[in-house]
Amino acid sequence: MRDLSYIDLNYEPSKDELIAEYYVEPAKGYSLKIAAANIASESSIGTWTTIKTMNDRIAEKLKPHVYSINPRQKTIKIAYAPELFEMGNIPQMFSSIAGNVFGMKLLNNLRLQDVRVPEKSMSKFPGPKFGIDGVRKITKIKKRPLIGTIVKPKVGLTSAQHAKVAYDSWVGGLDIVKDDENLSSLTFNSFKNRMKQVLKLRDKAEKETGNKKMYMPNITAESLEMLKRAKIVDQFGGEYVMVDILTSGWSGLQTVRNNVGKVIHAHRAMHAAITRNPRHGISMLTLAKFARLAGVDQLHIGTVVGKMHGGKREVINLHGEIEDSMITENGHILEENWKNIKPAFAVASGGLHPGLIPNVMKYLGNNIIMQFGGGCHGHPEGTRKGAAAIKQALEATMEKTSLTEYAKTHKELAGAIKKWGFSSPE
Ligand code: CAP
Ligand code: MG
Repeated sequence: MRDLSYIDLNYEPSKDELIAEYYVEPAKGYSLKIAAANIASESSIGTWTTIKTMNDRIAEKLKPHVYSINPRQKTIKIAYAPELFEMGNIPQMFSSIAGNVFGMKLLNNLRLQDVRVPEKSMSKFPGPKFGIDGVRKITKIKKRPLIGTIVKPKVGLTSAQHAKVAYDSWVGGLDIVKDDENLSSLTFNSFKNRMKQVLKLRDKAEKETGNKKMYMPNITAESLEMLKRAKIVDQFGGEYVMVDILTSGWSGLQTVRNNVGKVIHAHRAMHAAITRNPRHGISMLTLAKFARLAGVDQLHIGTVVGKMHGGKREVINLHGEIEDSMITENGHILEENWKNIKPAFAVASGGLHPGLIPNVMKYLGNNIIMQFGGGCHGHPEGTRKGAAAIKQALEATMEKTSLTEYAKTHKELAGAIKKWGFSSPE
């Protein structure tokens, strides 16, 4: 299709239009302009040839405008009329701007870098039910980051063993315990039995420590089954649900947000299949924005210093130069000020250990949740001491004392530093 009428470089987008920014590598023989026109067409009302069923009213009202082409950065920006979308229906919106376009032959690579959803349409999205303030109210933790663990091994423990690890983590000093992304309801650790045992020991840990303790059970499953599992969480007094938002899909997430009144912890398992290639796919920034609109209260965004892919460029850009940064000058993207949409917690997880806490907080600030799996249960003296070492490292960082100094009087932290030092894992 070589209809260049989608291109209008003098066009001024209105604030009510949705803006999509793409990185584009056309295939041999195609210009960036032709590629841009085809992306605009295929993501809206067009197809590979002119059609007799098209009419002026549709073209006038719904035809998007490619209003920016940057050959140096190979990026384009397209303005879409809001009527093209059923605002609030995230699957439909992705089927438009993140659908067929990725498969077109005339493109070698395409990456959806960023999306601006018009403020006027934000009211069509629920956003987080609790957000940062609501979670801080529930947890009674006013300013500092929240610290938690993922029960390890990921799967394999019985419900009783799982509950014991959770209990040790809480009494050791952690605020939060969560299931791993691949733990659901398994023969040796059924969902219902796990809820019963873990939440009973949560109550015990709260009594013994006098502190509020949270458990984030993974309800990821078929959508209606997720609602059933959320009811089981409620039956045993749980306040949280965890959802693998990409593997269960936007529909699954929206079903949970619209029907479950619990704090939603969003795991992004599978994201790297979509976000990792800087030339093809969808940026984590785009996924994070829609996750917040859909209503997650907490979302994994990376650590910069941990084991997962995603260095400064992906997770941080203090000056907003690079396109798909998760951090703006006013904090991380999930706490940016949006009309009617509450800010959400960023979750830093993946290869973290106490020695890395000062760095993570330097990059990501205090409105974060730091999660430690191996960095807790891998402590030389086990889970309870591992939890204590994490709490001590956080205390030291909050009072601006070096970890080395603090470790002189806190042996759990000393043990962690002896094993892992201050460096990032392989
Ligand atoms: C971390 C983790 C998380 C990752 C997810 C894991 O465990 O439980 O799933 O952090 O990555 O299974 O690897 P460790 P991301 O603390 O033992 O590394 O947060 O980047 O989405
Ligand atoms: Mg995990």
